[in-house]
Amino acid sequence: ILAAMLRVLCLLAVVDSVLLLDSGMLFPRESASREVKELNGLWAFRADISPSRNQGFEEAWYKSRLIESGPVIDMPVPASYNDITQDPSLRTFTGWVWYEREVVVPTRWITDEEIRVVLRVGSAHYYSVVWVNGVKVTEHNGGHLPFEAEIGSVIRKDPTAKCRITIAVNNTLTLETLPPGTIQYMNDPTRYPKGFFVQNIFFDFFNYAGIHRSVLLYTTPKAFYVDDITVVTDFSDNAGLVNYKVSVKGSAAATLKLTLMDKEGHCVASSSGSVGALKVADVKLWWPYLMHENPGYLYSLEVHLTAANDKSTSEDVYLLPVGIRTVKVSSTQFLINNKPFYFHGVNKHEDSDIRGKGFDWPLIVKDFNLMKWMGANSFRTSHYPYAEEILQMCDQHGIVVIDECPGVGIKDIRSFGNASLTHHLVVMDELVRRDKNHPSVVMWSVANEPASEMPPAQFYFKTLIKHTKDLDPTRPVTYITNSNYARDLGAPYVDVVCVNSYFSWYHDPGYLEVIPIQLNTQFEDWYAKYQKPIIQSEYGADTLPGLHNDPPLMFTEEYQQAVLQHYHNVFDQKRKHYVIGELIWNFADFMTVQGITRVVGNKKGVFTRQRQPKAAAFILKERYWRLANETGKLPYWTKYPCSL
Ligand code: BDP
Repeated sequence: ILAAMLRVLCLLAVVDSVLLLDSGMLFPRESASREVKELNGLWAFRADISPSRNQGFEEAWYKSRLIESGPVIDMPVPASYNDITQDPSLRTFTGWVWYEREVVVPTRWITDEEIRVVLRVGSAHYYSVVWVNGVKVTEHNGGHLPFEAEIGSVIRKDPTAKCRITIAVNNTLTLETLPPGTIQYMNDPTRYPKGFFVQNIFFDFFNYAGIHRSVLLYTTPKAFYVDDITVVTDFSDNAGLVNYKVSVKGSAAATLKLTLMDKEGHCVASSSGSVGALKVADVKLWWPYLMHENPGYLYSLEVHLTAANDKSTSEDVYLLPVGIRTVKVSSTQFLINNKPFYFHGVNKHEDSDIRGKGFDWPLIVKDFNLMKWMGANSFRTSHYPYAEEILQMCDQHGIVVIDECPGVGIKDIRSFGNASLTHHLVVMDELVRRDKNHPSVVMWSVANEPASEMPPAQFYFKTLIKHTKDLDPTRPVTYITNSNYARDLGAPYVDVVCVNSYFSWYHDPGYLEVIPIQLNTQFEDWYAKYQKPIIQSEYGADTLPGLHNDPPLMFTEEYQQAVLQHYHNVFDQKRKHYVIGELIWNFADFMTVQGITRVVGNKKGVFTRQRQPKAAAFILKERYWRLANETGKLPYWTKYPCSL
């Protein structure tokens, strides 16, 4: 009984502590009332190489210009710092690094006390502390998600001074971070240099670090502003419905007006009040790429706040793109707008030469062109949330997204404890808060291949999945498991079973003939146990481009092709029943930690890291266009073979 009571108390503590996010995280957009100033470019940078990694805090490097406390180098933002220099110790550095940049703030932003000035970091890995002119303004635990701080009062203290922004970032992973890791000291002086330690990780991608996404300043009015918007959409027959909730902050009383506009800018519905519904006649639904001739249709919701006093009228305006669509799951199907949707897509990474995980428009646009070229209608944000700009592209192009949080490598039993769970819940809060309005996001994934056989996994995933559903009752929730796990304690709580398997690769390497039987067994077992639709969320084989052998041998282009074809034969049987999707591992080769199973990274890409196709890319292209065409819904001009 005591144990049960303790558990309830723990759960209450956990639930209490996660309701703490008290503000929205709207993507910063310019409007009649809002300005945005990007701070991307070169920042001053120094890694704290002191044995304790704590010198920067002891000497308070944030108090004056970074160059005054030691040497600095140029560091581009956004980018991972690891591959920028020729210094091998910076490539694998663990600990605090310091970034600094001086910014000229428009005088008006300082003199006009009615302007609210916000500093926002798109993401930094992993723990960040931020100072403005030596004053700490915020700190944030976790990579891949944005954080911000209001800095108006700090910059107004000395209006003549430049605005000096200092950001210290620590990439250390512990059992209680997401993803988890451990620090291991090697204390044997006969084998290791003094102070030698390693960062152990339990995931298969390079632990890139630094400021990975844009840093910017933006403004809103101060007396009142649109803090958050939530839209949930529905339709029946020809009528669309946009249920909305607007949260307004500030002290002044303001009037709220909402206008929904179509692509041509015509008003199709309007409303007032902070909670309500907009009805759209002759609705144009948001459809996935290749499911409709006009995919990714977006309306624009203008949220307009005005307040007038004796002297003047002021306003705040925010424009949110809105796609009207529904998502449902049955025991055998995934339905978008009540029509069966089959995921034929990819798993990706935010990863490229030199930039590491740094945001890069040319790379993003190239990747979208490649996905569309190969007929991919979806991807999973393996193994962490991607940049918001990527999700905006998905909204526009109709690319469907399984949105994953950084719960990758939860393998150690100590990572199922209360502190870990509490943090994981907060990360889900932050993720749902950021991504809830994207029509492209159709499912949340709370983790990848956790040790879900361990007894504490049951309570952990039950709590985590329930919490995610409470946050967003409109989307299914899953986590990604591995077919190796005979007993999966979290699977009863997911809406869709997502399974990774690497038959004839990690098991029975080289024996392609085992794939049909083992894959068939995998599907039959999982469906019999849970009666839920299944996505093959990963499968693939490492392949060195240009390496050939026939009959196929592991690591050759022929072997990758053969693995894919064997898997596809089984998918074609099972997709008639309950298999609702296939996502190749991986879209492109990506960097990993050094090790005896990785030859400068993971080579399971169907494209190289430089985005050139291996032979397997053409197999997928052929297949994905055929799958898209099977519905017979494609207009003649998109039919394969195409000249895209
Ligand atoms: C899967 C993991 C993925 C790895 C992949 C592989 O989910 O992160 O990169 O294996 O080994 O189990 O290639």
